Amino acid sequence: ESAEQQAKFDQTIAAEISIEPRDWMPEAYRKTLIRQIGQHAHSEVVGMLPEGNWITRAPTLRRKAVLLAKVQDEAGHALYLYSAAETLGADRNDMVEKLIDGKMKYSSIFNYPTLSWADVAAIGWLVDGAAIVNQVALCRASYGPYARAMVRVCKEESFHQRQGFEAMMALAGGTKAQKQMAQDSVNRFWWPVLTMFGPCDDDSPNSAQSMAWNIKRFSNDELRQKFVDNTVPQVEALGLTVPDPDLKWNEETGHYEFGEINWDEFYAVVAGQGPCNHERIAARRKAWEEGRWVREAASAYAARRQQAA
Ligand code: FAQ
Repeated sequence: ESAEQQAKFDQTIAAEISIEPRDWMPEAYRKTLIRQIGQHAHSEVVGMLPEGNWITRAPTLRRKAVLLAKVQDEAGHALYLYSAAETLGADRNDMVEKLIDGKMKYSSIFNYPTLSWADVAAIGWLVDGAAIVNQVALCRASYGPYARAMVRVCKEESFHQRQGFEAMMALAGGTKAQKQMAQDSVNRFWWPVLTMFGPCDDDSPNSAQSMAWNIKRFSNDELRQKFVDNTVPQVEALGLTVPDPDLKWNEETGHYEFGEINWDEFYAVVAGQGPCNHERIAARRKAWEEGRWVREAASAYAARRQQAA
């Protein structure tokens, strides 16, 4: 029976029909999806912190309203993603506890600090820009609930990316000090953003299987290249520069060539040694502990209503 189920699953994948929660799936497929979707959800939650740091200090009322909306969207994205993971049998409390115990990952990018207002602009423009390149591909991921969540997430992230670029444009076209602040932010965020796509293809242990299962549609390096090709002209349009002396346009391939990424730094940040890892996890732990009474009250209320019904 199991061989039959496996054959049906393989045919469904090959036919580009989505796998749904009711369908049989190999345990390893379920496990890798919980891993990836769970990390993705955690990234959205932890990703609220660097920008949240600037909500009280946004330079104008308009910027503050936009930033509040963006950060709220990220909370919403986390909810879609945790729900998608739940359709695979994952337990949300368990996932959150694994995050605060350092047993589940979240994107390395959110372990870098937001030192200036320009960093908020850079996150919208570059971090959301990178997230879109990755997530547009995931709209065609073979697991239905994940792919459908990505469609809505991408729409919202397009707005995030535009607002970031527009905020960056204001700074780049502003006073000398503002332009310098914008450049400083690009200098600090450029390389960490390139690592959002994951390790090089040769060092990516999950890629081959995830590609075979149509979870990933493009490799880490392919998406990274796409992001660089999209973004370098935007940096230039702003009158800013990319902090990479090896960056050059290759006429023949139609792609930008870029310098070597500092993989030692990437692995150190993923292992917990980035500038803000400790602070980020501490913030999530505090929120989890302080929210305990709300979760308990909501559960008690739900149980009472069920009893009454
Ligand atoms: N940081 O074998 P691979 C956002 C881990 S966007 C930390 O290549 P895979 C929006 C990887 O998990 C950011 N860890 O893995 C937003 C694996 O570890 P494991 C979130 C990383 O899964 C914007 C190991 O390295 N987006 O939040 C990173 O095939 C602004 C080996 O790597 C997503 O999560 C990294 N950068 O490919 C929010 C997208 N890269 O699990 C707020 C969905 C790799 O074996 C503000 N995820 N690792 O222990 C994916 O597309 C994939 O999981 C990849 C990695 C491409 C990230």
